[in-house]
Amino acid sequence: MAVLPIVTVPDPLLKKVSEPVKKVDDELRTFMDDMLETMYDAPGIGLAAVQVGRLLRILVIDIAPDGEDPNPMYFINPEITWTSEELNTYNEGCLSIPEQYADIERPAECKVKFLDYDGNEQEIHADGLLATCIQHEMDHLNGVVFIDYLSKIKRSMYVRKVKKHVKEKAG
Ligand code: GNR
Ligand code: NI
Repeated sequence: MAVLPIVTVPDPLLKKVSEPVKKVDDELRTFMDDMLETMYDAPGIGLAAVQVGRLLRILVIDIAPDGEDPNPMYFINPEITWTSEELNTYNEGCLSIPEQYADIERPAECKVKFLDYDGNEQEIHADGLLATCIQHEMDHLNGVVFIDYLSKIKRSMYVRKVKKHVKEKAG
């Protein structure tokens, strides 16, 4: 297992569309384990493969509260098959936009079809934080980050703050 470096804005990689996974094999499972370790180390509740530099349609999520048993979820080639009319607003963060937050409105519930860790097809109905997190991660697979929903001026302010944060952390 390994903690991988996380790509931050304005890295152009984060704007790219990720490619479907062709085969769920041991190499892929090792990579997904590394994604999970990277996410726990950060710490975060979700991570898309592009955030650690690979343009593959893979997400890992664990929304278990602190102090409770971990509940890792792996999503390969996820597709949202349904979203609710009802919307929900969460104060979202992103490991690629460290220490910056914004209220983002999204469908409150969704259904997602995907391949699991063993390559078997699954479909789940998500609500609450899980629904928000799945949609946030799906955006990453399509080259979108939450600041893309903000005005141009706010977006540039967030990018400037991230650059400063990254610079200070390196220095
Ligand atoms: O750790 C994360 N927290 C979070 C909080 C609200 C909505 C979405 C998220 S996902 C984020 C981790 C991340 O950047 N995933 O891509
Ligand atoms: Ni994110």
